[in-house]
Amino acid sequence: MLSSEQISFFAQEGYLIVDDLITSEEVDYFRQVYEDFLSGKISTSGHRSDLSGQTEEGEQEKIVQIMRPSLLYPVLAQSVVHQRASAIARQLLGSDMELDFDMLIDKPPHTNAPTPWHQDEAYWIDMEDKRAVSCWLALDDVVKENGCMWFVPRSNHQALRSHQQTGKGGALQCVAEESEAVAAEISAGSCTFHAGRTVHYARGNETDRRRRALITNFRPQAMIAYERAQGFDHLGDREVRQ
Ligand SMILES: O=C(O)CCC(=O)C(=O)O
Repeated sequence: MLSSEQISFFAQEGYLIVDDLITSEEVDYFRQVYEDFLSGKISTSGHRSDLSGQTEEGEQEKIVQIMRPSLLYPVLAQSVVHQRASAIARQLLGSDMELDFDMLIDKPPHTNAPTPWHQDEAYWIDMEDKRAVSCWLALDDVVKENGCMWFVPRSNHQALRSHQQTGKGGALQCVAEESEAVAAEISAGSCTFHAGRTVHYARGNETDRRRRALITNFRPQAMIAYERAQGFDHLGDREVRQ
């Protein structure tokens, strides 16, 4: 559970590092499940794409994104990551926070494809209640060179920036600089939390090491119902929606 200092830090800065969300034995379990997704042992049809927007259908992705893995492998929805991240999301933003979607983002060695600067809100339909938080769990030790997360402190209090799509249906991008941001270098099993408005990015993986992340996103139960009523389920094409 978080301290009041951690809760205040997140409210002010728009991000938070939480060490050791899971143990190294638990990391091993999630790495195994991850490989089952990547190898196709668990079918990912319609859920898998290249976030970099740089490759053709059938080519090896530079950034593998698998959306909503817990729909494809339902036990994940009850996993220790989902449970612990959800408890923290409630501490940060209120007791009505529920899992909206999860995703896997894998940057294979030497793919050198950055995740562009963006605010997650740009991907989503406009909602009356904008409370939202993502937990980005590292399944490998992450440093700048293999693609740790970077956050622009206090950008959660700023306006939504203008976003453009990159590549062929790839990630959305806004303008920001590393010089205004902080890098969150963390160990496998640790995680970061960021708000839906927080500007963030990750460099490409320039190393021969892995960079696997499991992300869970939470928002008010009433807003999830609103999204689904509009037909918005975080599957399908990436596009600028705001
Ligand atoms: O894993 C990455 O490279 C980017 C993740 C991200 O942008 C997010 O979780 O909102």
